[in-house]
Amino acid sequence: MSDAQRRIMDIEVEMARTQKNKATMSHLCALKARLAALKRQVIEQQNKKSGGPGEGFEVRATGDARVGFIGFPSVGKSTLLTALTGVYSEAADYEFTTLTCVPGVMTHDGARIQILDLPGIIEGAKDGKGRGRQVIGCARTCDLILLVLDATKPVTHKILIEKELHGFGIRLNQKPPEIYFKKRDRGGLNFQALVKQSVLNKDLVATILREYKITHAEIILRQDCTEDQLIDVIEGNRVYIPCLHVFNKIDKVSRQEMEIFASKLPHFLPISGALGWNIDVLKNKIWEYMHLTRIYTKPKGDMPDFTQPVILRNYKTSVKDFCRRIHKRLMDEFKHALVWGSSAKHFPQIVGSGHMLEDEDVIQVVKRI
Ligand SMILES: Nc1nc2c(ncn2[C@@H]2O[C@H](COP(=O)(O)OP(=O)(O)OP(=O)(O)O)[C@@H](O)[C@H]2O)c(=O)[nH]1
Ligand SMILES: [Mg+2]
Repeated sequence: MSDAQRRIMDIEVEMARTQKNKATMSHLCALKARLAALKRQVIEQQNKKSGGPGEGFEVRATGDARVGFIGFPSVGKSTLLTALTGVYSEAADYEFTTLTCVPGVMTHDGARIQILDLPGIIEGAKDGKGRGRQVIGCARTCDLILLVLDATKPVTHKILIEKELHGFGIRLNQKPPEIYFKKRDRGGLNFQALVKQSVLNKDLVATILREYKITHAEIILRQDCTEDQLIDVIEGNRVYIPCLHVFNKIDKVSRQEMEIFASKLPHFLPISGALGWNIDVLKNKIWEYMHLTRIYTKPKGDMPDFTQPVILRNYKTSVKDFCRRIHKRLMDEFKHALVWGSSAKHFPQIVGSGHMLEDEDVIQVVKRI
């Protein structure tokens, strides 16, 4: 165990025995910041040792978006890949059947979604156990994570996996915090809270920054933030990914047991990959959770092409984003666009590049001649 790992353990023990209240808040914030910095240090050390960050597997990104399966061994990930995409990935009742990343493609509403079956991970994966670091590295590149759980196993498995992903900077079902943070050379701490804060104030922010040896900075909180969110922003390198908890093998548990899970978990979907139960519902959920926007193009004087939408990954996407997706140079020639659909006030609406498009809009770009 390295020195940093020992210090992490000490801090975790100290945090566990410190009660959270107003008087201890400053101390806890300092500990949390120290912990985050040490964890980053450990990951960097491991990267150095293994000769690189171990970013995932060599799988070419294809399609419009990417979904990755994360779960303990033998929960049924490979069986599920076959159920969703028809691609064969070996499934067997021993652990670690899958040793590399197996890609498949699911087509839905005109979009091609790449689905990655990944090896199982175990506790301690982020610290280098099994192929965990590679698996989690790959998960960081996904637009949606399916946390696959075995309905016959304790629900604590979910917490363990989430902890692993969290330790690698993956934030599930969270939005990036609305915090502006900029280091400065001088001028001290310029702190502004645009919304009433339930936890943070200037002193606590200064305490956290002190752990990073930062005395000059500008911080604007645009939402009610926690100390963890602020630390995430200072650390950087966080990814915010939607996640669905898929409970597999429900053919093996009773309805009552299922209902207990359902009442406790918000992003929960029961399925049976082997028997094909709820697979269609899962496909719809995958689509819904990825917040993809379909835009149909309309050539001048022609009907829109409804068979091949252009898929944009962001829920809120502008005409400019659309043009960039089509061609690097399209924006240079852009004059205006004609838009039909729910984002338009009348049909067609003549819009500039800043106009925000909505799912299933139709667009015709008019170029400068
Ligand atoms: N009863 C039941 N068994 C299932 C279901 N899905 C998968 N299994 C079985 O569970 C075992 C493990 O399935 P896999 O698909 O290999 O699991 P995996 O998560 O890919 O496992 P690793 O690759 O080892 O991580 C196999 O024997 C499957 O037949 C299901 O929905 N119901
Ligand atoms: Mg497998």
